[in-house]
Amino acid sequence: MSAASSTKTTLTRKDFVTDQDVRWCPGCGDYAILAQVQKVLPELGVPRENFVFISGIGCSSRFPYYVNTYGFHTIHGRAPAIATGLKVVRPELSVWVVTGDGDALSIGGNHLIHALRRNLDINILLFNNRIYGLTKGQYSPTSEFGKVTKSTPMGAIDHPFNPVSLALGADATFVARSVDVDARHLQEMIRRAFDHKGTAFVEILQNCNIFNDGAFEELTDKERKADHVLYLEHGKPLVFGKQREKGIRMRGHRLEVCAASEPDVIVHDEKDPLLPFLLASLEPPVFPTPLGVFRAVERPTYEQAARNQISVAKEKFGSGDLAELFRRGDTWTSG
Ligand SMILES: Cc1ncc(C[n+]2csc(CCOP(=O)(O)OP(=O)(O)O)c2C)c(N)n1
Ligand code: SF4
Repeated sequence: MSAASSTKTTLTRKDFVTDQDVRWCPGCGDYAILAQVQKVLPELGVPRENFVFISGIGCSSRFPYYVNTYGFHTIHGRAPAIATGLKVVRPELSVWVVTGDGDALSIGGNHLIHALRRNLDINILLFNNRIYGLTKGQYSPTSEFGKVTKSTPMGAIDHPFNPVSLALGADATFVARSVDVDARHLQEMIRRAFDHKGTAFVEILQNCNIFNDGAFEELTDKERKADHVLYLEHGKPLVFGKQREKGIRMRGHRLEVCAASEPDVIVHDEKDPLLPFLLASLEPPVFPTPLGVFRAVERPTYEQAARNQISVAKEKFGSGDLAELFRRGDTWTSG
C-alpha cells in the first residue's frame, strides 16, 4: 500500500483511540471488536491518515467515532456504495466498512452483494448480533426462525440469512468468520482481511447483551467451545472436540461428523471451489460452527479495472470537458 506523508512512523494502539465518549451499553461485544481493531491497525504499516472507516446506521455503525482515523458515519445500508466511490478515486487508502446485520442485510443487502461481486480492495466487517440493537430489539435478517422479539411477538417466520453463504454466493474473494471475544482469532482474521487484495468480508459474531444476550455463548464459553467450534486452517484437517477427537468428512454430497482418526477427514482448502460453500452450511445443533477463513482466492480488483479503463479512454479521446458534455446533444431550456 503506498504511503502518503505521515508525521509518525511507529504507531501504537493509543494512536487509534479517540476522545469520544463511547455510547455502547456496558458489556456490549462491540467493545471487544473495537479493542482488537485498535490493536491490529498499528501493525499494518499504514500511516494513520490513510485509514478510513465507513459505516451505515446502527450501534455497530458508531464505530468510526471511536477509532482515531478518517471516518464517515453514512446512510443506512449505504456504506459499501460510499466505500466503492472512495476506493475508486483514492486507491491508496485502506478502506474499512463497519456494518451490522440489519444495516448490511436488510436495507443494505443490495449494496453489500454488489460490492462483494465487484471485488474492490476494501475490508467489510459485519457485526452480527442477530438483532436490531439501536432501535431496541426488533428481529433482523439473521434472527433465527421462531425468534421472539418486540416485532415478532409470536416468533419470526422468516428463514434467516447465513452471511457467509450470502457472501460466497455473491462470489466474494475472501470470506471469514470470527467472534467478538476470541481476541487472538479475531486479530488474525483482521490481519488476513487486510492482507487480501480484493473485498475481504468478515462476519464477526457479536453479543448484544441487552437485546439478544448469550446468542453465541456456546462458541465463547471456555468449557463448551471446543465441542462447538470448528476452526478452519488452510492445509490442516477439519477436527474439533476437547481431545480433537472428532472430524468432518464427505459422504456422498454431504458433510458428516466422524472420528478424527478416520482416513478421509477433510483437509481445509481456502481455494477449493466447492468446500467453502459446504462448510458455510454447517450449523448447530448437528454440526459445530466453523470459524476462520472459508475462502481466499485472487481476482482483479474493480478499482484497478476502472482506472485502467479511464486511462485508455483518455489516451483515445483526450481528457474531455464535462461542461461541454452536458451541453452536447439533445438539450433544452425550460421555464
Ligand atoms: C432509512 C431508515 N430506516 C430505518 C432506520 C431505523 N434503524 C436504525 S438502525 C437500524 C438497524 C440496526 O441494526 P443492525 O444493523 O443490526 O445494528 P446494531 O444496532 O444491532 O449494531 C434500523 C432499522 C433508519 N435509521 N433509517
Ligand atoms: S443495544 Fe446491544 S448492540 Fe447496541 S450498544 Fe447495547 S448491547 Fe451493544
